[in-house]
Amino acid sequence: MIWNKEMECADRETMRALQLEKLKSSVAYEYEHVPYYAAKMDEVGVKPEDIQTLEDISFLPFLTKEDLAVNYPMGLLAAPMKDIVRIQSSSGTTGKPKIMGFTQNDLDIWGEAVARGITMCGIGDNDVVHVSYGYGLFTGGLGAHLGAETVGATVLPMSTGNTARQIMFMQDMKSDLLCCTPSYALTIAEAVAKAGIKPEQLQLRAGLFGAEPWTQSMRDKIEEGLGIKAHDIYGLTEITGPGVATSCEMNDGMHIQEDLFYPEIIDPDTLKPLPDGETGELVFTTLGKTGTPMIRYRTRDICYLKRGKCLCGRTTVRMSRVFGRTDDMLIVKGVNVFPSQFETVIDKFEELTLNYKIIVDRKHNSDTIELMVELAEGLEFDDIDFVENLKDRIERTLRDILQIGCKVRLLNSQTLPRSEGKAVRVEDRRKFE
Ligand code: DLL
Repeated sequence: MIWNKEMECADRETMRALQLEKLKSSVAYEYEHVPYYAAKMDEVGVKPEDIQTLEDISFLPFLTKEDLAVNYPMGLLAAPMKDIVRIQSSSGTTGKPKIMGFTQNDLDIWGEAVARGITMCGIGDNDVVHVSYGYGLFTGGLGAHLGAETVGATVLPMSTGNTARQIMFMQDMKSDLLCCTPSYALTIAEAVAKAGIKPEQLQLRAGLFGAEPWTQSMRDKIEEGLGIKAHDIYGLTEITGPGVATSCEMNDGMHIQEDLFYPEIIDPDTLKPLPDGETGELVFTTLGKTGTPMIRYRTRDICYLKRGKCLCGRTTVRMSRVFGRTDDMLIVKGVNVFPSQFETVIDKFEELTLNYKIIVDRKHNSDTIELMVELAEGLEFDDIDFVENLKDRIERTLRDILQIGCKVRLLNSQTLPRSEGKAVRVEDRRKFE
């Protein structure tokens, strides 16, 4: 099942020719309609007509989160307000919210992108799409909703929370596709098991999970707990929201909708483009958006690109899963630490669940880092020897991977709060001193 064969299965030459044509017009449009970006281009002496090949994109200046902050709320808007039919926003980790304006043309592009992703899940107009991403300024709920409507499916606009009601609707309305964050999917799977419901009693066939990084072992747990095939969906508000890329049934990277969003990978230090297969920062240029188009927007997400025809038949370039964000990195005792490294360690211990929290603090002028993690259901907490031995083994493994000492605090299962949206894994108390 392929939504748009012409675009998703195009040969490389056709795709490149289309991208170049769209890139030229997008740069000309931006230059004409966004004075801030035109000034940036003038500063480096590049004119729209200098873009003659796809590689010439590297002449163009980047846009960053900081550029959005400077232009808050809508300084990068390229269309008159009368043409803006929707505002979406994301808070980001620091500073001002990022506010993006969508024209009807932009909503059509977004709907097309998400529809392609939903189709990759084997879902069509006979199916019920259960949307448990949050609705509102966050793009998850309304983005999945728009894609499901574009496919012609029946949409259940559940939004997040009230997990018991989610499960009741899932059973009674025979939901086929669940859309939510992977951490909320785990929460739902846990509640399904607790309610004594077997996965085969649900009609669910697939899940479309994204908005936060997740691992293969989280995928395995969700697939087993809900009896579904899990798909990864990637996107960001600045570029459109969910649907920029989605994984197909082969689970071998996410197909980027590259006729709509042009990807590059750069070295975040030198800002030079990196070849396929090398890990670096993902950069996107929107091809055809008119509300808040973006040229060479630095996502801060770390991944690599992979070209070549997929076994599913699609030829679009694929991105690996996101390993983390350049701004996710914690510096603890001078050492760079990524939250995903903790998940890699937790994955190795079947005595643990994937519910964890990292606490960074500063005591007596020295940084401390502690991992709070839950024991798997049914494990005896009062077996002191077992708990101490497990704690030692986790601490040793963490030291090997992180190169710094980290305290581990084991908790009873069901102690940490469950996620309903994007999971918050890190609490850095050093900022509040
Ligand atoms: O999270 C859009 C979205 C909603 C994507 C629902 C998928 C599903 P923002 O709130 O602007 O938009 O956050 C974007 O989330 O730069 C990544 O760091 C992270 N992210 C999004 N999808 C994935 C994913 C939405 N599949 C930021 N894997 C991005 C890992 C993801 N990280």
